[in-house]
Amino acid sequence: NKRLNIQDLRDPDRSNLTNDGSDVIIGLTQEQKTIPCHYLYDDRGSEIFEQICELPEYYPTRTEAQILRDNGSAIAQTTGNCELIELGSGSSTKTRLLFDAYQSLGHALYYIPIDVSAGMLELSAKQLLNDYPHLTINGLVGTYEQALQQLPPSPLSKRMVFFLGSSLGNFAPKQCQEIFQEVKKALNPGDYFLLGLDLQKSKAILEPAYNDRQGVTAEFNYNLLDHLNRRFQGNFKRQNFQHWTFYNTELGQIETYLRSTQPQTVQLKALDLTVEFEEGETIRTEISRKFQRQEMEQQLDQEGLKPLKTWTDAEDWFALLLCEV
Ligand code: AVI
Repeated sequence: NKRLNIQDLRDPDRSNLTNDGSDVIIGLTQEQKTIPCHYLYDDRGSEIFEQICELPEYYPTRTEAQILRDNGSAIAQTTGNCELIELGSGSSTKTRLLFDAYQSLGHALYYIPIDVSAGMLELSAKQLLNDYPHLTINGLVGTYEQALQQLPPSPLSKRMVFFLGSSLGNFAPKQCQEIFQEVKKALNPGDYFLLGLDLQKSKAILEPAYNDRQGVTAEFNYNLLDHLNRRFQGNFKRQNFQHWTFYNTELGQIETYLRSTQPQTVQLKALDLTVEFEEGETIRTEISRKFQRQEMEQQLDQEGLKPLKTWTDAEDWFALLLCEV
């Protein structure tokens, strides 16, 4: 199929962080144990995340989708025809709203989805090609960093990198700065960056979004242990851990943990790693930062990604920022 090309940037023979697990060793040997968030998104994790997006408590997906529906054509008109590059494309469901807008400009579509889940990327790419006859896809399987450093040459004179769903919030401030720098480096003057951000709001809305009644988010969290077991020959027992999440008002972030219900020893054979847990000890598995619009606009500006326009929903729950390099 000439319209589909998928390149796997994860190279098992080279010691890159995606595959060799050195980032897991670092995380699990720290005082506060932690695991890099991309391990939540194996093929199974990506499927569970899709279910999260449909939950009544999880407002970000549908709020952002509405902003895209309302303003997609304004975005497309501002940028004009450009190659579309998506960080963390997942199911590419919201991407369709952008495709619809760009398609109305009357040009062929060029799309580079970037994701760590090869299965999810391939499945969504095939569905998109079915539904958009004038679409060409060049998928990259890998982390944002890997992919941004290895973008294929563009068939168009302009590009737009987009990062939706407030996935930026899953990274600490310093990592966010690094992502902005990678994005900037991958783009040329006159190119665009579109960023979706979940905004600060009350605990009463935030906490249920990460602790839903059906337990789908808890399952997403437990799957991380299954993934580590599969990937690194581990023996985590999910029944020995509890899903625990809360909004840290001071830091403006949701923090999610797996809490050990008992003293236990876990081994990850492939990493030659033994980890001891005390009763009640936690692994921090995710942060989800909630942003302030002006603060973020300033930061982007400092990184050479100049904010052109920001769109929000009626309740100011979520923002979509369009920046120009
Ligand atoms: C992908 N990311 C923006 C989601 C979030 O809201 O932080 C991941 C998620 N974790 C639990 N629910 C959703």
